[in-house]
Amino acid sequence: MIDCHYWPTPNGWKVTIMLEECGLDYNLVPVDIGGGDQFKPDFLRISPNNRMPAIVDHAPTGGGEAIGLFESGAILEYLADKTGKFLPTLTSEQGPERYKVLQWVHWQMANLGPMMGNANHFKNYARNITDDASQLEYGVKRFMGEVDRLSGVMDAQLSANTYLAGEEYSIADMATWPWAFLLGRMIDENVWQTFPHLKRWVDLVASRPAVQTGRKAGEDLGKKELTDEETKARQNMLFNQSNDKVRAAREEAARSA
Ligand SMILES: N[C@@H](CCC(=O)N[C@@H](CS)C(=O)NCC(=O)O)C(=O)O
Repeated sequence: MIDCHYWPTPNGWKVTIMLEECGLDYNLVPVDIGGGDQFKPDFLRISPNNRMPAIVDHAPTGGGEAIGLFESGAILEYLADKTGKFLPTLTSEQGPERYKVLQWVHWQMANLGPMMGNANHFKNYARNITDDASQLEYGVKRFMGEVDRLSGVMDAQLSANTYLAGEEYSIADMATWPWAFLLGRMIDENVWQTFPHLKRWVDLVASRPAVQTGRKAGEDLGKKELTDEETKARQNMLFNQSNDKVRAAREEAARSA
């Protein structure tokens, strides 16, 4: 059994989609990131970066003790190696293809995820934190520009390939789709006219039953009605983190290890 420490967000969906695709048994462990669960000692011991998703595999391949992992890209790679699915093995005839998949997984982790996350922050949340219009304007321009550029990178790749890393569906698609399908919502629905190959792929991946089930996992978790005060407190906690603020939680996690 695999514990999936999770909240319904794009980075969380990557993992539930992969678990569904592989038909693995899993148990959702909610990490309410607006309520501060990511700072709890038990969670920090698995995910020292105080971010979800994370997993604990109680029955790792080859036996031995349970293994805990954080970072969605590493989790996808681990589950692919565990099941032999969605990532060519090094020893297979398609060995070198493995790196074509991994380069797109790393591309997503280092580019699309952080840039879309920051664009979303400046478009939708930063105005609750600062009144300085020039800061907001610069943040939106910088990160929306990157999102536009990265959409073009995907569109070009998908104009020549069925899936991101070639002709096979892989963990690169599972890492990227949960962010990419939100582009219409983030920019506007006309974006698909600019990037038609990206739209073809978004629809193709969305048609997979495991993607639909993984995307819906724990969907009620984030639906609680909040007062304005509660929303403010959650945003203040999420968007004002520093070493000083998380050090105490980290030390507590180390003490109780
Ligand atoms: N690179 C990480 C990013 C994870 C991440 O940013 N998770 C967010 C939710 S999508 C989170 O846990 N935020 C909690 C916080 O900001 O304290 C991954 O892909 O696993």
